[in-house]
Amino acid sequence: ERSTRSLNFGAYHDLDTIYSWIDTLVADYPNLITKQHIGVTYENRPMYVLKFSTGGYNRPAIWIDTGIHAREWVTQATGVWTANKIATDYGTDASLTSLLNTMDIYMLIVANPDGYVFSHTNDRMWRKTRSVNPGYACRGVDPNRNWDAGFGGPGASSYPCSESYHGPSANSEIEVKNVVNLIQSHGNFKAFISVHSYSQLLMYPYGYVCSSANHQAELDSVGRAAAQKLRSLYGTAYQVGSICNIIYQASGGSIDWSYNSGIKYSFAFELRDTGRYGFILPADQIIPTASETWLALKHIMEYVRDH
Ligand code: ING
Ligand code: ZN
Repeated sequence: ERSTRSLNFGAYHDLDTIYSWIDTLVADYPNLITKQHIGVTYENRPMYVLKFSTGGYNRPAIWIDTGIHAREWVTQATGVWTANKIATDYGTDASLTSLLNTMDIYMLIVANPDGYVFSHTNDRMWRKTRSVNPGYACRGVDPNRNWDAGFGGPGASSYPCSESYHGPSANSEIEVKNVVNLIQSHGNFKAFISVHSYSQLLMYPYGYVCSSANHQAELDSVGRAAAQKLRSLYGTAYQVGSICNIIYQASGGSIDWSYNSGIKYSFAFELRDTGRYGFILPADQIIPTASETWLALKHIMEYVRDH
């Protein structure tokens, strides 16, 4: 696909197109956005984080990743739309502007680049990374079972051919390790938001156990208010709850790791839909999905700014 200066946000794009668009965005907003190379993938592709910052030093920050699972294409597309939204609304939207006057936002739009490429070239339903599993023909680890939080416990598979294979050890996937390194070396993240599809859920820890997190009541009320904002745009209904209670038990997930690392406001979204199209969401739903999700993201970010 040819690189374009202005991207069609209502279409799905391949990795090269997203990466070249990232460069045009950074070039267009040099005082707001920088691109950080956080490492390479198993197949040696670069991983890029966009940092939205108006200054200061190591300001309290919000993390947003999309596309940790390759086939969840509406999430990478929502990441692209959201990055553009932040860039264009800064300076005009009073609330976002005040947020960026005290905090930074980091976005990893393609959290699993190798898998994303494979989902375009070979298998539209690919979910995992593309690392080789010695002794097996099946490739890949589920990058949302590979974090150091209840690693290897219930809700993950030890079988390399499983879609939820946890990998040989926590952080074995370099794509996961690159994010862990950035979050730890930064040390000042206040929120960690990971975006999946599909099912229309807004979730908080835990996934590796079904007992309540210490901040369950607060996370639940923030999540409910965010889901209400999301619904106000087109009536899209979300359920809110802990991972284990509203989807299934799942160990080694990113938001359990971030929460246990001290990042209280750890949330995971499952975007549209509830199963009619599932992972193959029609492209005409990208902008509506991103637009409604933005209201929820903004609510969470404003809450974090004010608490
Ligand atoms: N769902 C997530 C999964 O990894 C999830 C649900 C989110 C589990 C956060 C644990 C933590 O299975 C999809 N669709 O991938
Ligand atoms: Zn997912």
